[in-house]
Amino acid sequence: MGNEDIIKEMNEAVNNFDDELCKELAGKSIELGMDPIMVLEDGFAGALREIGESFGKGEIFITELIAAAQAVEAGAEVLNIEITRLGASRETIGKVLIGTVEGDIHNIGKNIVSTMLNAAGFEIIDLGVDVPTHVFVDKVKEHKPNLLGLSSLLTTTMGKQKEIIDALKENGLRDSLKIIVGGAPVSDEWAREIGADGYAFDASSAVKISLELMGRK
Ligand code: B12
Repeated sequence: MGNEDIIKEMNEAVNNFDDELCKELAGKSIELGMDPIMVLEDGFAGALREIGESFGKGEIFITELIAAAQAVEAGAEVLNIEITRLGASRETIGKVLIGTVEGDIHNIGKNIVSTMLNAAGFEIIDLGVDVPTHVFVDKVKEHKPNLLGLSSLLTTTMGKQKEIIDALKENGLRDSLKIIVGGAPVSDEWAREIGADGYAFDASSAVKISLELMGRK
């Protein structure tokens, strides 16, 4: 089976909500020496975004969206191990605290960003999903990260990113770290408006901007 065929099969497996096949194909792509980051993006994330669009247009049900997300998670888990393995020997660049804001339970994109930052040499402290603002503040105090990553996939929860930055300011913590924001509705313009240091459209650019903010490259 050629590399392109595998990607196509992955797209189909996501569309058929086939967790086992997603896992199997992810394993096969690793055996073939394909770039796990490319596979994650083209094989799985792209297919899920398309399904999200159909959901947005009311063409499919939420149950189908959940099933597709689970299939992607199954495949991503296998690829994440390989991405981490490939980046394992790098030096530590800094500590990243990351989480999805309160009211939002989307975590697939955040997990990919975490995995890739980890592979690039960052230590990751992942607070999970639906994280209240005060928890972000407490954890910044506790862990003193170099970088804070805030994920929001919903327009209704984007405002929490601003709330967190404001709360850090009030607690005198804002200048102790760099802040990056991301998620489907988030933009460069929004990042600037709320006083974040950076925005990234996907995990590769999240790594790029994080390295830049740490004074690397
Ligand atoms: C999968 C999915 C779900 C899954 C989530 C499963 C999970 N474990 O995460 C489930 C089914 C649970 C779900 C639920 C809901 N969802 Co939903 N979901 C999606 C979907 C299809 C894909 C998201 C995803 O995983 N994409 C793949 C990953 C790889 O991409 P990503 O998340 O964008 O992440 C990348 C970048 O954004 C960036 N990034 C992400 N985070 C961060 C953080 C930092 C710091 C940085 C730098 C970068 C970064 O890098 C990532 C990697 O490339 C999107 C559609 C879309 N276009 O985003 C809708 C979508 C986000 N969901 C939507 C909605 C409405 C909902 C629900 C309200 C539905 C409902 N009626 O109940 C609930 C909300 C639940 C809640 N309270 O959070 C809407 C949001 C509309 C809006 N503008 O607000 C969308 C856009 C679908 C749509 N078109 O209507 N959803």
